[in-house]
Amino acid sequence: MDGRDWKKFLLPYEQAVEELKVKFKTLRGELKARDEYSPIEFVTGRVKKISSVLDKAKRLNVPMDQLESGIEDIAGIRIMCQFEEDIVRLAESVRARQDMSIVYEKDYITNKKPSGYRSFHIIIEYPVQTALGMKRILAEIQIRTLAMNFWATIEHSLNYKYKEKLPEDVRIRLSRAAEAAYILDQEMSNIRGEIVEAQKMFEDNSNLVNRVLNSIQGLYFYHRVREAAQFQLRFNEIWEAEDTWALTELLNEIETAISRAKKGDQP
Ligand code: 0O2
Ligand code: 0O2
Repeated sequence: MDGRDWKKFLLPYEQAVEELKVKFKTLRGELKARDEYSPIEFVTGRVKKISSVLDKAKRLNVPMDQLESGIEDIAGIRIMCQFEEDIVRLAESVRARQDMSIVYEKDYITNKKPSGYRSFHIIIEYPVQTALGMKRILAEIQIRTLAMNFWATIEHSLNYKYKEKLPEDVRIRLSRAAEAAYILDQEMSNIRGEIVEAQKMFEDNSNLVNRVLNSIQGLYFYHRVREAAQFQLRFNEIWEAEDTWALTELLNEIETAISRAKKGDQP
């Protein structure tokens, strides 16, 4: 083995992992502070152990003097999302960033690995400001749902235990578990869709109520007191009955009454 100073070799990677973790955790915090939806659930990161770097170099036939370009995940961060849709959104926001550039992407969600592994990987080039000046390093961002992460974490530890020679029955069961994780993600996305729809309906309804009440106020402005009071009574009944269709009709009637009032026509 060469006499390289591994501690110094890993320094820029350690710095990159720390910075990238802070950046994506901050993104989550900022979105929350703005009352916006965050596609990020949590962020982890690690620098590959020297033994794992060497194992991988051997497996991929990377010469020792080309580790920096040949091993792309010496620095790795992992971003967990609740829903598959969040992964797409997050990948877009990574592409738009100016503090890192994308080398290439690996979509193991559309094309899952034979093991059942699913995740979206982005290999980036990231500039680290070191004491010796700027150094560009490669880093891997893995983006996955909580279900994908659950599966991959357990599969990774089993593979570690069995040194990649998993007994056939375990391999089959892991493959079934991957399918279950996939179905879980689909179910959660469907539920999410329904929640978003329900929220939208609630918002539409509350906008409608606002418009009706403001229009009734408008009638008072034109001194149509009796008409306004009648509309108010009808609104109270419809609101009790939670009848959105009738509320829309009522709004149309009030708006017609307002335009008549504007022209000075009698009710
Ligand atoms: P590998 O990749 O085989 O060399 P710590 O307590 O933080 O000092 P520890 O116990 O390694 O260290 O915890 P950590 O950082 O949570 O990492 C544990 C395992 O989680 C690692 O296995 C990785 O497989 C995985 N991991 C966590 N975050 C990431 C990430 O962002 N990217 C990748 N690729 N893996 C991650 P090993 O065997 O330690 O690491
Ligand atoms: P660790 O310990 O997590 O760092 P290859 O496809 O093997 O030629 P490479 O570079 O391994 O090339 O790329 P790939 O396949 O995109 O894998 C990069 C990382 O994705 C792996 O790093 C794992 O973290 C994760 N990964 C890929 N396939 C699987 C899988 O089947 N199961 C699990 N649990 N994780 C996977 P490392 O270095 O293999 O491991």
